[in-house]
Amino acid sequence: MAKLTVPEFKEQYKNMILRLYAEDVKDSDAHQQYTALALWLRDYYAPFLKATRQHYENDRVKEAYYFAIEFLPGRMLETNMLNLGVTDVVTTAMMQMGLDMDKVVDAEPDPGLGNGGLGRLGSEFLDSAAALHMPLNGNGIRYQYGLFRQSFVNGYQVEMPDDWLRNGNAWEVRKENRACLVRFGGNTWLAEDAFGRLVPHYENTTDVLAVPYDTGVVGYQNQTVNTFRLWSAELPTDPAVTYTLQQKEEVNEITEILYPDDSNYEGRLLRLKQEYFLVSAGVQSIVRHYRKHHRSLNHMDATVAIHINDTHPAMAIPEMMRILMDEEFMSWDQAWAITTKVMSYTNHTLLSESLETWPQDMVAQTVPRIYQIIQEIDRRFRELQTPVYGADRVNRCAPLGDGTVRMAYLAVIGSHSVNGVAKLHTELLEKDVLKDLYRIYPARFNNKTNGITMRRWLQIANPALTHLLNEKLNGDWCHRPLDIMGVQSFAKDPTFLKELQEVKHKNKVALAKKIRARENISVDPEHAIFDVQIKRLHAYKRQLLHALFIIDEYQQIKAGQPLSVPRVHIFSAKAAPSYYYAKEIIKLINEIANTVNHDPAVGDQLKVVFVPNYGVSEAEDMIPAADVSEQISLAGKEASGTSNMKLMANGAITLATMDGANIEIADAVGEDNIVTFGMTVDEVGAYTNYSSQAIFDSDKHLQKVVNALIDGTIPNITREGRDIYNSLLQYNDEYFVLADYESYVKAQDKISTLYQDPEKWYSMACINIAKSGQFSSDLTIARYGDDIWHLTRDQVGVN
Ligand code: CRA
Repeated sequence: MAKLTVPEFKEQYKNMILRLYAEDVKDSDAHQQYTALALWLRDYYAPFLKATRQHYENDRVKEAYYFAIEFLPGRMLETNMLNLGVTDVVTTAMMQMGLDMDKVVDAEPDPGLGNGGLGRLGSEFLDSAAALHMPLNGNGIRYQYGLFRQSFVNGYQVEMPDDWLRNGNAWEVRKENRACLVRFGGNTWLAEDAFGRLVPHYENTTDVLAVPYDTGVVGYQNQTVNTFRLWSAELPTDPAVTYTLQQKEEVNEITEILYPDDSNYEGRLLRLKQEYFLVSAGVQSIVRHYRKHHRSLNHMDATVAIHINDTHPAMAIPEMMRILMDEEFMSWDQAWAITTKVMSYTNHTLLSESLETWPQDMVAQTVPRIYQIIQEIDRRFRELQTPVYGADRVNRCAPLGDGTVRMAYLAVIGSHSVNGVAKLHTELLEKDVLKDLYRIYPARFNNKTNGITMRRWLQIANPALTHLLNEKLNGDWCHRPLDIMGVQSFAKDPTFLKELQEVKHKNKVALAKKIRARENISVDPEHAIFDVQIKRLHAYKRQLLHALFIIDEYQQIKAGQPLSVPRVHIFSAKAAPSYYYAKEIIKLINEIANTVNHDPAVGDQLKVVFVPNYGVSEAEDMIPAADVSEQISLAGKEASGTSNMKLMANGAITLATMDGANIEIADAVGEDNIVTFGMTVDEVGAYTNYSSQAIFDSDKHLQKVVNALIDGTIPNITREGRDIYNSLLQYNDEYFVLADYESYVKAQDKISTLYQDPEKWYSMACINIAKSGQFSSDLTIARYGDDIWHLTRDQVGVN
């Protein structure tokens, strides 16, 4: 393809604006400019999308489908420009036309189709797979409203609907010709057909039309464009049927809104419908596509892999069985052999409250045929395994138990691979959460530590650091993430360390400017440590530990002892609307901010900023400017974490407990380049007689800090302060905040000491950047492709 020139682009872009809006570029607004550019990019990659599809089909390439109820793609304009290699031409042309590229970028809505790490991981995997020319497709739900927009009123979280589709979505293509019917409810029974085959009959079902919307996933400068498919629920178009208003609402509701709960399993009927809607539409469309090129489904596993991302899409297993048996007339054994070879499953959590279980009668009523098949999976599992492993163990881990469908067990039993998302997490799955099934199927279990895409977190979010790395490493690291290791040789080079410091400074200045403009808070990028904790708000992640430390610093300043280094504590987090305690923590932090930021005795020594509406775009602003990355969950609770990797790649120093992927980060950078603290998993496990009261009673300093929750030191938290105080003392501090407090304070002191020696600090930052390459999602997804799905791909540059 001939290289695009600036005049050519300008010509085409002006035409696009004319065609779309019948206007001149100079009269268009930012949203129109954005839409025109997105549509221009879509046209630009359309031939690649077509060629990629044709290659997969004509060459019978094995394709994997990543089923997930959440995705967080982030804005796509800049990544698509980068991946298509047109950033320079486009930005130059836009500038020449007098357009403000920052405004154009900001006009794109950031699709919030997920809650947190799990959803973002799915999108990073799609990006990486395309970069490796790996046939991986996304399959999810096109929620009309994404995760709520968060703002604060009097320090309280307020949730507003996220109407992200209001101005249309330039990237998607509606494919009504690929729609499928998904059946809910009614009655079902088996009866012989004219050939003597047992086939299911249905009556009184509610049928829903699943319409796919496809978006291209552009590979990094390699002409691969994969497909990310989101399904929307609509009324079937049968002219013979008329629907009541209520029926219309029931159907539309299915894909109307994302459940805003991540760590708590949400057991509502509508959520169950969403799950079945996603898997039924997804599996049907895969089978239909496969059918176009194959006479039978007997060897489907040779060219199709379906990945179940957490348990939400686990009904893909009985759905596949249904299609193979009821529609393809396979025997159970034949269908089961294919299904288990096609399916694989990732577990993302260790928290018991997020392990999904559905009441059996709810499943039986909502998806009766699927329930029958789950019953049969359960019956056969018990029959086969009880003689070998005994009734007790088998009862404990069968798909049906306690009147519920246990989704994680169903997922393990119906898949050939089960993985955790960090070494410790996989170990704990094997030893604890899934131990009975591990005993039965040890070979299925494997670890795939999460990863991140350097394209978004370095190349897009941190151009200054990217520029520096390119200078030192000739840009190869963009294709071969492990090559970032090369900067390690500059870890003792004072000139380089100065340059690195300048990069960080520049990013801190940029963030300070945004904080000033948006939150009306002045922070000092010159002297202060930017100490960042950005992630969902959850008690196990212990934002409270960080908040108590700020109170401690505040009290120190008020007692006349200045901080050795000024601090800016930056939080960003959404709390599930129904998670009362998490919302109280938000209020607490906002009131601490209010008190500290307005106290003249404090000045620039201490600032607290709670950035509202945390999402991918907000993370892109904050991560490049972070000095300290707070990863302080109670050991054994965070499956992996991924902001830890993003922050490290941007040269932040991790302040960490030995939890999730923090352990692997510590291994990679070495103990001199990370600051760790707190109890280990084994210590937490061995702590059988924990008494938070005893710790409190024996520590005067801690008493003063904790009492600030109830003694008026922080105003306006009468109720919240008391509740949080009680959670720590009366309810014995479930997440061991007080037990780890002293060790956390020491770790924070160490941070302050290290920061005062810039050469030491930036040398640590340099090592962190250097070692971040191993956490590239390019490498992670290559492992999924090799070990689990058996896909072909380009080499990830590993020399
Ligand atoms: N909340 C884990 O808690 C992990 C991500 C991605 C989570 C994180 O530690 O990094 O998944 N789990 O693997 C989850 O959503 C339902 O479980 C998360 O995002």
